[in-house]
Amino acid sequence: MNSNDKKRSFEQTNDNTASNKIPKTNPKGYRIPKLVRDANGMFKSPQIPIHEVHLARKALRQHGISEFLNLYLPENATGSDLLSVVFLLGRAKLEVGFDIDDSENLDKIIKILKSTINRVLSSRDKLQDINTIEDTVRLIREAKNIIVLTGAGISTSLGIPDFRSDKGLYAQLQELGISDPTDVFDLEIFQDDPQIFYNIAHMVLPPGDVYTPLHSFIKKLSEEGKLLRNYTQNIDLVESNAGIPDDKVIRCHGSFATATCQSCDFQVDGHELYPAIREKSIPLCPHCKDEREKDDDALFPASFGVLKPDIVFFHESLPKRFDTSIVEDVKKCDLLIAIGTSLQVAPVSKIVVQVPASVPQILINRDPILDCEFDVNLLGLCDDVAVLLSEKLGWTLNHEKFNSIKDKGFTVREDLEEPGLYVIKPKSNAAEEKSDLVEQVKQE
Ligand code: CNA
Repeated sequence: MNSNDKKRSFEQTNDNTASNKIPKTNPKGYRIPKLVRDANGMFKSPQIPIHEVHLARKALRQHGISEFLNLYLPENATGSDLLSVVFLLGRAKLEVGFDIDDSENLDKIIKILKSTINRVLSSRDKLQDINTIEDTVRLIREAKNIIVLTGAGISTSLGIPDFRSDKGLYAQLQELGISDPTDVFDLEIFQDDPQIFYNIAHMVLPPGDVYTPLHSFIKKLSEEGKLLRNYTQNIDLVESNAGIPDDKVIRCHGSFATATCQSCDFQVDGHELYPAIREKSIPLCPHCKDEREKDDDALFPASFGVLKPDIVFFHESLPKRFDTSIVEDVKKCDLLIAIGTSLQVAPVSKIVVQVPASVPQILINRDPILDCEFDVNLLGLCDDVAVLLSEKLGWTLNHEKFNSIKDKGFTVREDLEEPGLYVIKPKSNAAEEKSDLVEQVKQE
């Protein structure tokens, strides 16, 4: 059977029993773990070692689509098999709610597989000669135009939840019975019922005048003349608290700095909304308020005269400054550092493929990102990694926690199967973990 026949056969199959008996192995003999279904009936990715994901992505690039599918799929593959391959190619955050082994749904899974394959084929290849923390330090030393791409993870140490972590905002909203948490930040849903957003907006309000060691690290890059731009997805304005110059920061998803009336476009200072937001009530425009309150017959849309913080909701465009800066910045960039982001939200997630593939890319994040190829992955809490790198660069960060984090010291564990992957932890944690392990052994 040639590879085209094989591909056709999985597109046409409606046999949903055979694949259960066929071992799902790739050329290295790796067995794809069984798909996991959560309490809400969603299929989620099983835990797959990062090197297995990168192996599969490499195989796709090297062999091309047909040969890759031949190698990785059993004959008469079912929906489960196709979805397993989607997860193996790194779509760790994908959740699928429909019955994957119902032949009626096969087209949907094939579509997901095709888009996943396209994403892999359009992603960059890891640079083979950049692998170590020392390489990272050297690159920072030499760089003059660093793009720092940040997300919610850089503010979690201030108590602001991120979106997609286990204890993040999305998980908290699901516990409150909101099945699709992205609805809360959807413009059309806001216009239908602004209360949905205002019920939870207090959970992501900017903090007081505080910032993290990681924010100080970005400020230091700026002071050293190395920061081309900080593209932040954050809406919390903490970059300003840390003193990162405004012209160096692009707030890709807007911020709470201002708010705009949904009816007359009147703009107010965002702080004016904070008391209403804390009370979970809907802030109203001073010019439209009276008219709205006169509307006894409820003829106006629900969002008439409602003030909305100028944060970018789903279905809204990004600020113009993003579009104008990114085109020139990707041409100048000589190092990209992504920090505290899962890179799931486009178009910001596309910056890693807009920058020329030869420009080195470093990730600093608590969790690995499986659907991108970074040259060095520094996995740990970003404040720790910022202090570790600063120490190696001979820098002192202007932050009250700098010395205490530094003095604890770090354990750095290199992943022997995945070049360029390090897990970084404060030393005391590692000691605790070790004693936990000893405890476990004793109990056994
Ligand atoms: P996300 O999808 O929730 O991902 C956050 C990432 O940060 C995850 O991969 C975590 O592993 C990682 N992370 C969490 N804590 C740490 C830590 N201490 N050190 C290192 N890594 C950590 O969030 P993204 O930013 O990728 O998604 C973009 C959304 C999130 C944007 O639209 C934002 O507006 C939105 N958001 C912003 C804030 C904020 O402004 N602080 C808070 C919550 C959500």
